[in-house]
Amino acid sequence: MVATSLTTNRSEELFATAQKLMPGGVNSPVRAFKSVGGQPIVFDRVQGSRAWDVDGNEYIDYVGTWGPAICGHAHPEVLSALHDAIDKGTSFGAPCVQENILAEMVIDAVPSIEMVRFVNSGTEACMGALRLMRAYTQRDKVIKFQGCFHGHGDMFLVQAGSGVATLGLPDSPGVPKAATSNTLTAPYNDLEAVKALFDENPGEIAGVILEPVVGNSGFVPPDAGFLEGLREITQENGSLLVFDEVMTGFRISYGGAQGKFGVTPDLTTLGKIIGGGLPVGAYGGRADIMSMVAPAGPMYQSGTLSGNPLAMTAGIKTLEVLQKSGTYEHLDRVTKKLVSGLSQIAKENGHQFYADYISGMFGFFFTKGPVRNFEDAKKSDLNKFARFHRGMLERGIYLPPAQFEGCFTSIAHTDSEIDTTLEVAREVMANI
Ligand code: KE4
Repeated sequence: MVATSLTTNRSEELFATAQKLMPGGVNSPVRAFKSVGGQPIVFDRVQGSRAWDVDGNEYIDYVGTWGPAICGHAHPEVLSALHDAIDKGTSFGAPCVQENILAEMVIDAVPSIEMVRFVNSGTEACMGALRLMRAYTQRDKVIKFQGCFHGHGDMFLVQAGSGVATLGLPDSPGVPKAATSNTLTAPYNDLEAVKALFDENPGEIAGVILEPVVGNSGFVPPDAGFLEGLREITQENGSLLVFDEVMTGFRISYGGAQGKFGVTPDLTTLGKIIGGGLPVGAYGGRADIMSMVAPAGPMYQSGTLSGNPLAMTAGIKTLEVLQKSGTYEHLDRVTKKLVSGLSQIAKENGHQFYADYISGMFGFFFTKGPVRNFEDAKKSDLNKFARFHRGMLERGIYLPPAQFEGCFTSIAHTDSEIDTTLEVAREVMANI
């Protein structure tokens, strides 16, 4: 194993205390380093592509707070807008002008969205979209894909990706059978399996929800024709197609995965980037469907902090920064350089390795690939992943502490940081 120069005494002290105060010492399981060993690093501050921990160690960060930090952490324009907004108060519980501005920006950008409802997290967004699918179609059954994650709502905790997969958990206790009895699952990228489910459940399926590019089995892009096929099948069966773009929205392209692939779902969920690092989610879609949401219609869904002025402000500024020319070209260029560099280095060192990317989202597996679904992702050598993760961390590169997660670049990641990352990877790959 590679030698360590990383001192993390303060992190360890804080985590020891945290474990007595919070379950597992964290407020979200994926932060816990359970599958890669060692202990979580406690962060002190973040800036651009960098993070600093409480022991003063500096990292090049490829987690980006799990997706929101596409402009780099603590972007000066976002911070300055937030400073101005905070002087007017932190929450209104009443309409604010920022909601209109962000809603217009989202509607202009995302092809499927004609009307939007803001909420406080991706989980909430997916729960709202699910209720709406059912309310609109007056059907109960829903198809999701193995290894896709749509937050921790009861009915989505079936063969879910992300932390559920990382921790190897069965479907969660506390979720009543009744809550998941209408959740049907299929392997990702398998249109025949989806058709079979429609054949077995005629007239009963409200819709299909998926990550149009998967980030929660690791990075798994859709096969050519998969999204188009789902669009056709759902249309033929009077069901709705829902893209969970919590991770991919404004990342795969400014119009999300649907903008890139030219397939327009009926509903879309968003989160992460549209909150610029503050807690936000949203669901939106066709106006006739969205008009069912209360108070316009009968489907109830609410939120004390929904449309919060600070979160809206951070979202608006983040999208404004993303609109500048060259943003997505930069993401594509640096991510491509990183992913092809990693693949080359892995090959030179004789590792079975499969990596892919789109725009500022990427992933890699220690298996020969191709990785088209969660079953393929599970073939990755998880012990080798853990050793690679540790070696990179000890040399100042912060990757998601789990195989079944996507990795992210930002517009703040420079060519020289990619070069540094590759130099470090060369050293680590030689020693695992
Ligand atoms: P949140 O409730 O965590 O805001 O969003 C849930 C969610 C929904 N849909 C997709 C496609 C998502 O990726 C997520 C959340 N992603 C995880 C990372 N895999 C967030 C990190 C965490 O759970 O702490």
